[in-house]
Amino acid sequence: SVIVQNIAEAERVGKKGKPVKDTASALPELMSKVRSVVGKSATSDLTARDLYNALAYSTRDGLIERFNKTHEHWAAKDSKFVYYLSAEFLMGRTLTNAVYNLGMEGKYAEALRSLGYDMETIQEQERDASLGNGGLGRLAACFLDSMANIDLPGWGYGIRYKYGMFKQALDKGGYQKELPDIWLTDGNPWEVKRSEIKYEVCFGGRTEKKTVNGKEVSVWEPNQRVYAQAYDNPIPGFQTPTVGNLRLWDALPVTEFDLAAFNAGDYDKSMLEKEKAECIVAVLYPNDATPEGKELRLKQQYFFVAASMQDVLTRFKAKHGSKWDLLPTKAVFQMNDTHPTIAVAEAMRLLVDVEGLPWEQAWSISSKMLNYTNHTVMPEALEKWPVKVMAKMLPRHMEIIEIINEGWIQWLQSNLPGTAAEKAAKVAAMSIVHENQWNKDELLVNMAYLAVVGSAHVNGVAAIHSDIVKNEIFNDFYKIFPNKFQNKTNGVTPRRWLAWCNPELATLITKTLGSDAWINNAELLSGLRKFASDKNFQSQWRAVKQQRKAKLAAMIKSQTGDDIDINNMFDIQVKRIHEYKRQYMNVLGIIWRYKQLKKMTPAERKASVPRVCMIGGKAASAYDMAKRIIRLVTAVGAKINNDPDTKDYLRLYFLPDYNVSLAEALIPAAELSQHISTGGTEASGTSNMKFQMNGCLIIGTWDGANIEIAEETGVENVFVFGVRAEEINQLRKERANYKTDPRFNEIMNDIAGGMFGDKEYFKPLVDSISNMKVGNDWFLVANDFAAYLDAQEEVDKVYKDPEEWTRRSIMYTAGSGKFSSDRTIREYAEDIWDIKPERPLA
Ligand code: TH1
Repeated sequence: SVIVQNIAEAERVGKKGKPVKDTASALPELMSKVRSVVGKSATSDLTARDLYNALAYSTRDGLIERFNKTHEHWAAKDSKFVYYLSAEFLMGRTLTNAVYNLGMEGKYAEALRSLGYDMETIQEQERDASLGNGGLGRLAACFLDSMANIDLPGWGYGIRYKYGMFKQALDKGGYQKELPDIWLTDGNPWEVKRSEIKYEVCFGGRTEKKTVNGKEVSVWEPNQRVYAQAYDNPIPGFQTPTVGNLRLWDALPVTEFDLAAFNAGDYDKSMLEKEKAECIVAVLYPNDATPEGKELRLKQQYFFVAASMQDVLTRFKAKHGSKWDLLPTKAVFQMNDTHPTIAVAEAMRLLVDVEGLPWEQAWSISSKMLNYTNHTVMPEALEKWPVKVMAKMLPRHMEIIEIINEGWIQWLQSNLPGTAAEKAAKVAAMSIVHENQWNKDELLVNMAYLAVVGSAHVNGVAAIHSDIVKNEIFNDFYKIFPNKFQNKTNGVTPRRWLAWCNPELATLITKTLGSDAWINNAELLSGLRKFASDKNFQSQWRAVKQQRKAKLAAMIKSQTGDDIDINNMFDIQVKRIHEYKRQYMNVLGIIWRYKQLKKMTPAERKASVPRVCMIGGKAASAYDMAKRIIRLVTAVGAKINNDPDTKDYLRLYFLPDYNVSLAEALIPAAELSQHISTGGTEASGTSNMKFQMNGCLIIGTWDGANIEIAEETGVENVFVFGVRAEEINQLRKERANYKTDPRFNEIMNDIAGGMFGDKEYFKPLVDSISNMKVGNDWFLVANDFAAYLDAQEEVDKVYKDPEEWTRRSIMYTAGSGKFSSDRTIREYAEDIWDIKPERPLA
């Protein structure tokens, strides 16, 4: 056969182990990996999985070569580094991104074709690396991409979770089922284990006052020790030789195996140490914005922070000995939300206890090199650890936090204006350690306050959010340190989220702009504006969208058996399920549309705008209300998709297991996407930026990054509705007197009356928004419902005019340049990190 002939040819040419440089070498290179890594001989039957492994290991060679060059270069220059500390990195798949970024796509594709496969089939063999919950984790991944892309010396630091974000399935009844994410079982070609790089991380025990060299010191006697073992994950830039790094830590026992216990017949005990260590990194907490106060989570946080900081300090010492004042000129840390903020105390412990620096000098160093990003205003997500828990798990850190807090309170006492009583009130409100407002007997450590006090810079993630950070959640701190607070509007990488996930659109853009320079300089996308009304260009633009809709329709067909008409509007809402994101309101809108269709004559229905609505997202395992929302989506979908009167005009699908790879298929196919959080609740949102880049129109509230997206796209091109952030406090107070729209009441009655079955299960959901009392409907679904339906009517109107719709679609992509994470990272580098790009020689 052709395949066997090609393989024979490959064998004959037989170049081994070299990164692919040209077409001629791609096939033999793959075959050499088939032998050395897959362990098959060339003539045996090769599966797609075998070729995935061969391709991955071949790509890995190229990555490692560049990785080494990059890091030799940065070491020689002694470049200042940023370390992005994050409990989450939602990387998704690596293969396509690496192959495209290295510019190897054509060569590999041709080699695969000659073996009877295409890139897409091979790429689907890879499991997502789902080491994150949602936007926060994916942002960290986009930031690493951009750092490498603009040659910025920097690493990510996190945890190599054995099980990432759970896999979501639906059971027969349409309820969410959670399954473990076993992403590592088939091996991970994208990581390099650094056996020689491991650090001890300690927990528990107690501290003891001792006199050392005439000084009284506190010595920590821990009762658990584990090793943190480094794994490096190379991160390639595009059209640059730079390959950055994500260093993830695995946990190992200090003593692998208790042979004596085993020999004595105590098998459980012989493995105990190993199991206790592995437990630390076993699983990502599946919780977006509502952390459960679990001790293990604090343990995870300290584990990766302690390992990362030791790693950085070890490298610094190897170069600069004990010239510690230089440290902030060589290393800067960005703390991704409160999860890594124990770093404030760990930096002090390492500098004072381990390196022997005086407290003041250590504080001056530490508070120059740490920075904190806040990602949410949800009060339940601002982590507060009970002093009891902290003191038990990290007794020395608790002491250090108390010393920091004492100094902070003293500083406040002597610098705050006002009477003694006013000062006392402020001090109480700003203390890092404070009472639990729900339980006066409990003291808490407020990790956000610790971070604000211990950082050089604090930022929010979109303009409106940074204003809320300054004027509400940290207002007292802002008044004292106005210059500490900044905004850094989020961004997403245009490589993964446009160029690689939507090659059809990318090709059209490149052809139209005359170059692919927009991939690295997204501001150039604005050049599309002048084609927005060009009829010929519009029809090419529409053809691309149709292609992507057809692809998605085929996927839905294979999952559900349903045929979907690609001339219907594709309306998508995908994100974590949360009351503040208001998937509920979307479903209520769909129910209303269904009821209208039912009343219409067949002729009227034919004149309506047919829609296929898709909702996807995971509910945190303990988030009961979110799980009920999922069930409502599946229940409503089951009814309307099977109603012969309406199924040609309206469908609703719940798309299970929303993750990075699914997003890459959905976003290019979307025509309308929904970003409908209550004003002032979504810090930024980042999928809104991905949809915008792919020419998808937005129906959204004046919230998070929607505002800046609307400004860049032209507010008149966006379907904006709903209450504004500055109104919500008042509206919440007036909740009891709010007169709900009759359409809203009707739908509530329908659900409560069992129109979609499961009425007992839906009761708490209905009650949560329909009982008119203060504190109910916290996210103001009732208040926004009428305005939402009006905005949806406007959507239909515009969709009936394909030229206007397409013009807008083009304006979205044209306005998306600002939302490249390259821009975000440049701003961090200039305004916070003080780091300059440094490109290695090719
Ligand atoms: C998200 C925010 O909700 C979202 O608006 C923002 O775009 C994104 O971060 C990136 O900035 C957050 N995710 C989490 C996850 C946890 C805790 C807090 C937040 S905020 C676990």
